[in-house]
Formats: sequence, C-alpha cells, structure tokens
Amino acid sequence: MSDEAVSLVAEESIKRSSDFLRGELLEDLGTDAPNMSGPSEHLLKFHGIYAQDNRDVRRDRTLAKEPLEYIFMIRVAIPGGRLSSAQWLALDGISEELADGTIRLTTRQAVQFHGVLKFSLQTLSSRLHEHAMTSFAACGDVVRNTVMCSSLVSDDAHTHVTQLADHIATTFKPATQAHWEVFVNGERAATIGPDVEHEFYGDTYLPRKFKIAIAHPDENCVDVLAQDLGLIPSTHPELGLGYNVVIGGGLGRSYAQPDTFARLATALTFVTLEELDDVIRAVLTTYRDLGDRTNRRRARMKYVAADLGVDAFYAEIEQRYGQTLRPALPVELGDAHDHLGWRTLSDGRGEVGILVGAGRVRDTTPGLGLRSALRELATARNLAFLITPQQDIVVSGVEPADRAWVDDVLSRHSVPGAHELASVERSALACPALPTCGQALAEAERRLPSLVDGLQGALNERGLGKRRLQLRMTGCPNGCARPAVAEVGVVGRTKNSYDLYLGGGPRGDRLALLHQEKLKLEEIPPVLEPLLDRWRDEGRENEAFGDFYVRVLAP
Ligand code: SRM
Ligand code: SF4
Repeated sequence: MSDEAVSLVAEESIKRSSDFLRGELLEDLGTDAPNMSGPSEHLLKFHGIYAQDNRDVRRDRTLAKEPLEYIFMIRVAIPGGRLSSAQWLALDGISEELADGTIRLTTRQAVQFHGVLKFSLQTLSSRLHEHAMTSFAACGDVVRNTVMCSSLVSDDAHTHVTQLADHIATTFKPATQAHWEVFVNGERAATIGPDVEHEFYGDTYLPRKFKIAIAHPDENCVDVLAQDLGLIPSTHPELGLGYNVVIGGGLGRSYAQPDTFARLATALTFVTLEELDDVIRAVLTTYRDLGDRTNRRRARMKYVAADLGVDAFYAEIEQRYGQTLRPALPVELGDAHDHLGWRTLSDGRGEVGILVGAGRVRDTTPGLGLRSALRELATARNLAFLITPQQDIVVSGVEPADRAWVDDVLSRHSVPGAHELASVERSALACPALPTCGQALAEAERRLPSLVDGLQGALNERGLGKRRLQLRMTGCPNGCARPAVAEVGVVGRTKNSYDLYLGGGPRGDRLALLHQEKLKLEEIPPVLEPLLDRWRDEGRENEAFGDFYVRVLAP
C-alpha cells in the first residue's frame, strides 16, 4: 500500500501516538486476518516492512469479490551492503522458507524479501536478529540504509572509510526498542522506565526518508548527488583526510503533483572525520524542523533547499552547527564503475563482481542458477558478500588458490563471467514494479530483459556493440532505479507507456532530459536508432552517449 493511502495528518499523528513505533502492531499481528490495519501499515514501514498485495491477481479477485492476496515485503538494511557467508546463507534460507524463493538486491545495497505472509513476519525478523541483521529503519521517516561504494568496503587500502557506513547506521538508527519487542520477542517488554528516542528524531521522527551515501573518491557508483546527503572522501591541503559533503539531492517526482522534481545535491562543506557527526546532525535537524509535514509528496529535504534558497538553507544548517562551515573542495566525479569481474585487493586476495539481472537472485531451475551458486560458495568458505548500488554482488576475500574454484562453481551454475556480458546488460537497472509495488504504473523488472535485448541489438547493428550505454527503467516516476541520472531513462507513465529520458551520464552529475513521452516499450529502440547513428558518426572519441546527447542532440 502506498504512502498516499493515509492522509498526512494521520501519518504525523500515528507517529506521535505510537509510543515510539509500537502502536497496535502486536495486536494486529495477533489477529487471524491476513492483513494489518491502516495505522499499523504506516508504522510497519519504520520496521522495514511494506504491506502489499499481488497485483497480478488483484483485478480478478476484486471482480470475484474475493479478498486480495495480501503479501508483505521486508527490506533488510545492510550498511555498505556487506554480508558474511553465514549471513548470506541465513538470507538464502529465509527466501526459501518464508518468502518467494528469491533474494532481491536493491539499488541501496539492501536485500528485499517479497511474498511474505503476515504470519511469518515475526519468525523472519527473529531469524534476521539471530544473524545480526535487521529490517528496522530500512524504511520509514528516518535515516535509511547508508550506501557505500563496495570497493571502499572491501579494500583495506581505504581504512579511514571502511567502517563509515556502519558508524553512520549505528549513530543515526532510532533508539526505540519497539522493533525487538514487537518483531523479535513478540511481547511488550516490562521495561523499568519509558522508552527514549534520540533528540534529533523526537516522537515524530523526520518528515520523510533521509538518504546518505559514501562515494569512492575516483568514481560515482553510488550516485552521490542523488542523495539527501552525500560524502565524498577527499584530502584537504591543510586538514588532511576528510569528506566533501553534498546535500539536497533526490530523484522522485509525481505526475499528480507538478511542483515535484528531481534535484542534484550541491556542495555544502569539507569536514574532518571528527566533525562529521555534528554536521550530519545539523543537516538532519534542519530538515526535521523545516521539512513539509503537510504534504508527503513534497516532504523531502530537496524541497527545503529549493524553496528556501540554497544560501538561506545553508545559513540555517550553519546556525545549528554552531560554527562557520568551511567551503567544500571542488567536487569532481569519475565515471561509475560496475564492479563486475575479478580484481585483486591490496592484501593479495581477490574479489569477483557478478551480474544480477535487476537485482533478483534466483535459480533458473531448482538447484541450478545464481542462488545455488552463491549458496555453494558461502557454504564452503568464509567470504564477504557485497551488494553493489547497481543491484549486483561482489564475492570478496577469495584466496588466490581459490579463484579457479570460484570460477568453476559459477560456470557449473551457468552464471556468466564478466567477459561474456554484453554492454547494455552490464549497467542496466530496473525497479521491482509489478506485481508487488503498490505505486507501479507500468512493468519494469519483468520487461527489462526485452528492452536490454532491443537496445543491444540496435548497438550491435551499428557496430557500437562494445560501447557502454547506461539503461535504467522504473514503473513510475518515483525513480527507484535512478533513471533521472541515466543516459537512457525509461519511466512508466501508464500501464502500457513510458516516458523516455536521455542525457544523464556515467558520472551521475547531470539530470537526464525528457526526450519523448508515452512510448510503447517496443517503440523505444526505434526512437533511439537515429540518435545512435549520429553518436557513431559525429561523436568524439570515447564520448559517452549521454554526453553526446547533451552536446549535440538535446533540444
Ligand atoms: Fe524506492 C517507494 C523500491 C530505491 C524513490 N521504493 C518505494 C516502494 C517502497 C513502493 C511504495 O512506497 O509502496 C518500492 C517497493 C517496491 C517493491 O515491491 O519492492 C520501492 N526503492 C525501491 C528499491 C527496492 C528499488 C530497486 O530496484 O532496488 C530500492 C530500495 C532501496 C533501499 O534498499 O532502501 C529503492 N527509491 C529508491 C531510490 C534510489 C536511491 O535511493 O538511490 C529512489 C530515488 C532517490 C530518492 O529517494 O529521491 C527511490 N521510492 C522512491 C520514492 C519517491 C520518494 C519521493 O521523494 O517522493 C518512493 C515513493 C514513496 O516513498 O512513497 C519510493
Ligand atoms: Fe515502485 Fe518502481 Fe515506482 Fe519505485 S519506481 S515506486 S519500485 S514502480
């Protein structure tokens, strides 16, 4: 069910009267009904859970006057996307026993389970807890899962950054014990005193979600400018290692509300590691107090920046910080890396990035395919499993002697190596959309393969088969696969039509432009073909399609 379904005033008062996110959740979970009450559905999000229904059968069931097929999505927050072998095996088991048999990797390095029944929610949460994982705060009006370039996570060459996503997650996670009471212990704790919450959340938390990402200094796989707050590791000439802080990004839009828009973050300041938490807190409290709580569609921090003006917005943050913010260093972003294929880490071990189509880890036939391959690797060795912001997975910490064995496991399960991948599929992203997402206007994940084939075919016919073309597809303009910064962004408009955006780029530093509205999916490759011809004939050497589009073709 979408955020729209509950009116704003209700949402704010649901939070306030929820006794720090407990509400009637325990009572609702205890009934025989397959679904939850409206207020509980809103509170569930703070616990990382979305109430959904299977949209493939929604119409038939409604016509037959039968109840909907109620299912739940659970999102597991994984700071920086890093999991151990034991954790991966736990997720694999959960997907089989309590969900739909798939593990969905997200564009924010989290894991989603789909098709979970209400009666399994507490068991699933306890299983996560046993393996030091949680869905708490993966959704809701709080700081969300912190994203970090997987190369920073895995390589000791970046020691000052490696633990940062965990640090941010711990520092800005809500303090309430509600999740453990309701979902893990299954009963209200006989606490000695009342529960308390961080002062930066209070009892109504944030106006909406707040997203943080940590970019690699040399490349922008996290789309750092699409975040509410982005950190770019940098070296200050006098202060040494620290972070350039960018704020006020966000990509979601709504057709129903024309004053919503995508916005790229702008540079705020350079901070040292010691200053970082206080600066984040100053930004958060500014947003907490100035964000729009009367309209959830415009409740994101980007609108505070846009409506107030950047100077006044920054002055407000500075006042809360209590000191003058020093200027940021110049922000220079490199092309996003796809992290696919083998690379050697600074300690001599290796890691291999594996493509996961639209983030969906599944087998092709029982016992054969990507899910089984990853399970075999996790069962045999203590490895790190790193989810990338491009919905792929990196298996890291492989001893040199094990490389051939890893390649053999993947090949036995028909998982293609990076050298076998065609250019479009390497970077293509799609959101889940139908049948689970309540906000989807059109298909995305399920139709991505045909669009990838269409565009790859168009490239191949022009002798451009090896050139990179970044494709991102979503079922609505909320933009969960970040099409607003892609070279080719395909955004669901109606059940059978899509808007085509062109001209973002691999650096993630430019918004794509609306090229054509309401195209059928099969019309998209033919619309692109003449543009690809011109790219081939008139483009500069190694010029990305997005750069060429903006330089030459854009209206
Ligand atoms: Fe998203 C809502 C899936 C990343 C912007 N997003 C949703 C919901 C929960 C639908 C809903 O509200 O009912 C989707 C769940 C569908 C399902 O069945 O699983 C959903 N979003 C996803 C994921 C799984 C897409 C993916 O293919 O991986 C990503 C999960 C991220 C995570 O692990 O936390 C996901 N969503 C994003 C991103 C990209 C990012 O953060 O890097 C964006 C654009 C950036 C931004 O926030 O501006 C994004 N999602 C939205 C919005 C628009 C918010 C707004 O500003 O208005 C919504 C709508 C909402 O919140 O009501 C939304
Ligand atoms: Fe759902 Fe996709 Fe829209 Fe996100 S972009 S809300 S997953 S249809």
